[in-house]
Amino acid sequence: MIYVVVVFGRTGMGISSLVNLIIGKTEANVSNDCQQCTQKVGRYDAGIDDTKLEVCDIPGFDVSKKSIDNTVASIVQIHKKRGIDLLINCLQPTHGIAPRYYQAVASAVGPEVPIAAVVTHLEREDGAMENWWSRNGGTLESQKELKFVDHACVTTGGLCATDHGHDTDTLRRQESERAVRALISRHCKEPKRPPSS
Ligand SMILES: Nc1nc2c(ncn2[C@@H]2O[C@H](COP(=O)(O)OP(=O)(O)OP(=O)(O)O)[C@@H](O)[C@H]2O)c(=O)[nH]1
Ligand SMILES: [Mg+2]
Repeated sequence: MIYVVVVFGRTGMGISSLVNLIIGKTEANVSNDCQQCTQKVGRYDAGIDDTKLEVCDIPGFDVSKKSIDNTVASIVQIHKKRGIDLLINCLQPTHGIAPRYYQAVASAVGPEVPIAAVVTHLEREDGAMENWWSRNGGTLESQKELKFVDHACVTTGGLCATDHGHDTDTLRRQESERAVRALISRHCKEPKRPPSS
């Protein structure tokens, strides 16, 4: 039994980086360029303890109707063929939160598929990365009408910085890997979701 996890979001927000964090390898292409890097759906096998996963890297949404239609169609196709167990909306704390992309996906797959939020780029958060959600999670729900079943606050960023002798970025990245894998484990339990009809 293979659970299907689909990561989506606005282009450039760190979708492919998050996929790599989940699978524990650098297999999805990541780019710093202004052009969209991921052009087609990437599928990666992964495991968390005894749970087998297929993790899908989705081309990011941009503002054009064509991009929205194509991205939603890719997600619907995965759901029809293999049944999506968990959707992860990859968000950036200051400018990656786009309710219309969330709504487009939510209305296409229906309420039976859970959508979780993973907020990236939190390596410079003061104190615990989870503090971001304590300050902002309520606003996402009340003002932006984003209803997530669960969330994780992470960084998928570089490993180079050191802070007073502690490799803070490495620690935060390890913490992020644990948080996002725990999130997936909570939602990928029996029974596996069947392909949608
Ligand atoms: N500092 C920091 N940089 C990040 C983080 N996540 C991603 N990045 C950087 O953001 C840039 C874009 O990351 P990608 O993973 O390619 O983003 P994407 O959403 O897949 O982008 P497209 O495929 O182009 O739509 C890269 O330079 C990443 O290294 C993070 O948590 N912190
Ligand atoms: Mg990408």
